[in-house]
Amino acid sequence: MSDDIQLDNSDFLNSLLSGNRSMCSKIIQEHLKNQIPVQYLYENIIKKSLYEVGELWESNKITVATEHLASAIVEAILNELYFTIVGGKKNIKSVVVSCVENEFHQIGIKMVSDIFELNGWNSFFLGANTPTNELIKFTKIIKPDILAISLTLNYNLPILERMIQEIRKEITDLPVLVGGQAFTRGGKDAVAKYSNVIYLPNLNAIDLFIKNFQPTN
Ligand code: B12
Repeated sequence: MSDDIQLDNSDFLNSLLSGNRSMCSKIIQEHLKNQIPVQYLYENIIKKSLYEVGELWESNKITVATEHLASAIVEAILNELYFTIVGGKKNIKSVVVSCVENEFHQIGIKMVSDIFELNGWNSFFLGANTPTNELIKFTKIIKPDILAISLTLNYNLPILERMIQEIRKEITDLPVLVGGQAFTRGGKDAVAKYSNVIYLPNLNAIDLFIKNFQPTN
């Protein structure tokens, strides 16, 4: 996707750090007007900036408050884009997307949700810290074609594993997508042993997966 586009994220990052929501919004809207795909903006402007915010925070160059401000602005911008994203044709497929229990990082999985919507799917976005029993109950009611779960913190990997085991007891053949930053630090083997649990690294891979998806029933 968009291999030839090369956009710099520094204006967006600086606007985030100074809490300038309207400038952040304007930058994204300008790029959209110039036909830059949402997926590209998510990966190369927004995600890149948040990763840099994380590094600045880790090295005490910005405060926790500034980091909270940055993530609040990003969430507002993703919500603003919603109608750009759902405008297209709908199909009848659906996905439930959620973070594991004890996981408050919900921006990545919101992006995942939007990629499904861009492909015409109905996405049920449950967001951060969903209790496993509630996720299972909800999934059994909705009967989605896919369940997608996000994991950012390595120490939540055992929770994800328990979650997969519980899901498999009750919903045997539902494809489960997993992803998130925790997997850049291991954990792929832990999930690979479960049937029909698929790790994907980023939005490009998800988009490809959706476009080739063949339901089993
Ligand atoms: C914003 C933020 C927060 C916010 C989150 C707010 C929100 N509404 O989401 C808050 C303040 C809650 C937070 C809290 C904490 N955070 Co924090 N946070 C971040 C920060 C700066 C940005 C996160 C983000 O949105 N990234 C951008 C998204 C788009 O990227 P992404 O999640 O990786 O998603 C992409 C892929 O991974 C993939 N993907 C994601 N999910 C899924 C799911 C599926 C199914 C698939 C296929 C793909 C996929 O698709 C996305 C697009 O490519 C990161 C820095 C960073 N490197 O990300 C730190 C960071 C993740 N946090 C960190 C830490 C330590 C914490 C705390 C423990 C801090 C503390 N002491 O309290 C708590 C933990 C809270 C908890 N229990 O979850 C560390 C984690 C380090 C580690 N090794 O695990 C990081 C890396 C910062 C750092 N450099 O130290 N945080």
